[in-house]
Amino acid sequence: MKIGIVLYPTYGGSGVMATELGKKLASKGYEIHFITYSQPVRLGGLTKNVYYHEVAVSDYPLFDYAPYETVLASKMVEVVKRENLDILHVHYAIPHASAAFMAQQILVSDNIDIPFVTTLHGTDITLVGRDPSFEPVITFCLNQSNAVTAVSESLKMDTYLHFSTKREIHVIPNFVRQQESRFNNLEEVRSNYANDDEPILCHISNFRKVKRVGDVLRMFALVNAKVPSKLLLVGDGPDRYDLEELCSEINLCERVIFVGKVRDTKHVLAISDLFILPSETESFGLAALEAMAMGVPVISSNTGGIPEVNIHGKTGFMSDVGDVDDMSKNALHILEDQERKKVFKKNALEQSQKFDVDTIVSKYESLYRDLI
Ligand code: GMT
Repeated sequence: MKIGIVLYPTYGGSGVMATELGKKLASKGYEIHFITYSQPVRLGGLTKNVYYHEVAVSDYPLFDYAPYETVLASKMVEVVKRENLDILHVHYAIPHASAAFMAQQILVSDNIDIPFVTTLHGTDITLVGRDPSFEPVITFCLNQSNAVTAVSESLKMDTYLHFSTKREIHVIPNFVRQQESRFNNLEEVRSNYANDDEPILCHISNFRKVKRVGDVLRMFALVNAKVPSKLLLVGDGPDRYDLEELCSEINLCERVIFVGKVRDTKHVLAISDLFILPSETESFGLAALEAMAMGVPVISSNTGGIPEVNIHGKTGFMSDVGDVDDMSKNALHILEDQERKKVFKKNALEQSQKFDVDTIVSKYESLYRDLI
């Protein structure tokens, strides 16, 4: 089967998922064609059965806004024809689903009939997509896609709530590759960041408002006051400068390390004791699942799809959005008892196995087969 995958190539969860899906399918012998505007961050080096087609939008003085969607649709048409693709799978509705619909219609005029799958990831429905300026196009594309998938039950419900569509939405959750290998010189790496008796808390995101990274700092201040700890903030984004300011306002500069963008986060997770995800909304929380797959318990908010991933009192704890007191109490509850921490770590790892790459990817494979 030859599959075209359209995605955002950046550090966001939707791009990571789409890239990992393509890599896994390629390893199973499918021919994968990534179509996007730059090399996906998780793609890595040369991979058998993987091809990359760049969408290059030229700058013309007439355009205040470059017509990416149009160029993407043309690229899809070109790649489908040249590579004889069997199916297109677009990740994130805006503008990938409408570009796919346009490509599909153009191909019909060439007597080529190709189905497309739209996978909803979250903000395309819960934040950006809800903006009335997008609504009619998203609703239309949801109805026109040959199949629609969502990464959690919660996102499926949000879609029905915000868009007037009755079409079937298949829930195919995000997945994670279990880590077989242990890492060398972990203790040495850890000692670069914290003393042996200092727990390491970690947060990974794109530092956007929706992630509430300020809450990570505020809950960390409460934890650190009781148990001296370190906080690793991984990623970058619009809130970075405000966070640096907040850090110095609450006198935490010595204890908080801004790590920056990291391509492969498992090394950071391997030295972390807790993962913190206090988001305002989160359709799934891939970063939390990746932490759990490294045996790191999760302190999170209880919003959106997070309860489908983080099990309260077992793999970590959940609190209401903004309740940093409760988050810090929960963090201390785990950190202050080594035996308890071990149980949470084990539970987190076990829970992550429910989202194993093989199980989940086979769901996409059968969906593709049904459509073709
Ligand atoms: O979290 C983000 O802001 C990035 C965003 C994306 O589209 O890349 O993530 C969304 O998709 C991820 C992969 O399916 C989910 O794990 C995230 O929960 C979801 N983000 C939100 O809903 C805020």
